[in-house]
Amino acid sequence: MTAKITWDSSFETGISEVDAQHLRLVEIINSLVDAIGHADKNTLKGIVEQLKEYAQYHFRTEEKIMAESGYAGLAEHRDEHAMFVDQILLFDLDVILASEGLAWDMLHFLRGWLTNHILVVDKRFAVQLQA
Ligand code: FEA
Repeated sequence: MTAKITWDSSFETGISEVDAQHLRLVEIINSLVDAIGHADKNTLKGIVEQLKEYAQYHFRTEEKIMAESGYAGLAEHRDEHAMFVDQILLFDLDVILASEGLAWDMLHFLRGWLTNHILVVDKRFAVQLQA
């Protein structure tokens, strides 16, 4: 079974800027899947750094949209983003990427968090925004 995320309409929130950014996050995760076990440590590190930066940029975009629309769940949603960022910033990439097994563990964590967050938490906010 592939570890890649297959983008389909279930991921769509209907907010075009958010959907485009989610698609980019999925592409970065999928490029990590391709790279683990094949690329060198520096290449892997570059992809994870890209993911860290893009995720933070994306969270700022979403939080701005939520703030502008007066979304009541903003604080809770922002906390979820902050906890994820705290976790990924704590990753010791030199240790994790030195082991293929640990790299896959990290990938599974990232993939699980991202898909659950988009499909459940982001969609909750998108539905309210469009109500
Ligand atoms: Fe609430 Fe959007 O954030 N997607 N991700 N990850």
